[in-house]
Amino acid sequence: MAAAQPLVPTLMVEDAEYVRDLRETVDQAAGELRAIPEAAASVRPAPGKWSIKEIIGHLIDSASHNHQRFVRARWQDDLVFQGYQQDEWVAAQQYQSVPWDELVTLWHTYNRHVARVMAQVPADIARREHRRHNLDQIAWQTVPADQPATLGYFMRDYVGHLKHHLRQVAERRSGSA
Ligand code: NI
Repeated sequence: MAAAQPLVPTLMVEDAEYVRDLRETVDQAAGELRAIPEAAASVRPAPGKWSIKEIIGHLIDSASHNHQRFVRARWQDDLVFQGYQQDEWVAAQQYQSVPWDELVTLWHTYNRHVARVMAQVPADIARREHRRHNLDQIAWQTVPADQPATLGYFMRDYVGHLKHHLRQVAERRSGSA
């Protein structure tokens, strides 16, 4: 007798709401960001505060780190990932001197890729609970070290962090921050 075919193919998170949310958010925001004049995008509101260029630069750093984490996760049996010093990374790369349009294109295209990476994560990997993780240190909305965490949670958290910084840009533009 032939082996039974699995009734359900491997589920992907393709249809997860955070994948759609990421695509829609960056597609919509890219046009709005491009409409910001280069000079306005370069203004630092106070010493030590990021300009809009630097906020988007920080989101590029977030994309590059999390791109790697979301791919690596399938070969790890924990969710322990390397962190990075956010301010130092922004300063080291001189995002202030990058042409604004180039920065927006990189941010938009990179996030469309992160959405593809997320969509390819098998659902069982996304849902697996891990007791060993460092989301108490590297997540935006942290998970206490003594509570289990999932990659699915961490991917949703990535989108939440991105939207948080886009709100910050919008507030800056409306003059309320
Ligand atoms: Ni941030």
